[in-house]
Amino acid sequence: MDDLRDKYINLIANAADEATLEDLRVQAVGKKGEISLQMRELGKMSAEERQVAGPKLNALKDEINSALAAKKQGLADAALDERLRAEWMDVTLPARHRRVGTIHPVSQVTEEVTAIFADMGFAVAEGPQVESDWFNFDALNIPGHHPARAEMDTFYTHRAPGDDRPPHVLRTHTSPVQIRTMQAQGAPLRVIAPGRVYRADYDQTHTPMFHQIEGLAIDKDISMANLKWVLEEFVKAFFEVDDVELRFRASHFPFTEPSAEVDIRCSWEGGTLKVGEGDDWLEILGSGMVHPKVLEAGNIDPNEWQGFAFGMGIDRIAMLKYGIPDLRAFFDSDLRWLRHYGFASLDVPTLHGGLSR
Ligand code: 2U9
Repeated sequence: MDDLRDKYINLIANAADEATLEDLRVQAVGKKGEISLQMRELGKMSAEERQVAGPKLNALKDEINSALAAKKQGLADAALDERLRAEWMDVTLPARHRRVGTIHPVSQVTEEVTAIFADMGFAVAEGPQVESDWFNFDALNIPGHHPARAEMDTFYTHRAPGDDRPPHVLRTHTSPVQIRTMQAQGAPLRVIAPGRVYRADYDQTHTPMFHQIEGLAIDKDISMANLKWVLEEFVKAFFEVDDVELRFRASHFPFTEPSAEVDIRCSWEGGTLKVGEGDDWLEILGSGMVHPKVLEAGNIDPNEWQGFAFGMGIDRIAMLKYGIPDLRAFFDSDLRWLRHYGFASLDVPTLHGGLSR
């Protein structure tokens, strides 16, 4: 019995797989297995012999069954460990770049600008592209007779014959979004409004649809100093440079007072733009302190609150940052252009990951 025990315990310990283990089970404790045959011999024994051999055989059968079960579990654990080792993958690795189309520079730059202002506490606000003339003009201190209405080359919608109400317009700027946000949320407030705007104009630097991003911050004791810091931080992050110099030129917009156009120091050596050095100045945005009448239109008390606002063309800053020469090509849907200037679809711009990589 001891030989039998040693033989099977050894064979079980050395079994390489479940099939071998199953063969051993049949050989040892199966119906015609060695131990089963021994058990049949019990009948031929005397009562005394049987009393000794019976329990021993049963114990041996139990021991072999346990050894089989333990080995089976061990093999299963080892197989699982091997699978876990072999099938391991790093889900934090960047995705393989498959050509499933590209991200348009306008989308890329919108994401970049949004990431930068989000870091400074600005939320994104959106609104309709077809606006009432009140939200697009009156609320922004541009009354009916104001030359800015004519200057903006506005697209108007039709009214039914006999309907004397003023027609809706395709928004000429994203500013109505901030008016709506002021009315909905009140002060204090920090938002940016990116989106499509429309003006009837078409040449090398103008398309009838283009993209703007405007910002608005309203709080107590906000001044041009806060505006200057926010814009400096923005320009540094956006152009990915450590130092910039901004130049504020007095200007005029109906919705801000005082108003300033903002230039950045740059050079154009060899035809490529370098920001923060050189003797040239590049105009990139308009800004100012929100006009009291505009705060009132947003139901915010100008005696209690102030704010700064700014606006820039997304398409224009995309052309500058990525050296894209012709604005009109932005909206031609030319696949060769899109492949050349487009961005990898899974590289979402973040400040920690590097905006444009
Ligand atoms: C509210 C109050 C004030 C947004 C502003 C500009 C100056 C500006 C132009 C830049 C180039 C338009 O894209 S562009 O053609 N924008 O110069 N925008 S201040 O002022 C606001 C907006 C909303 C409630």
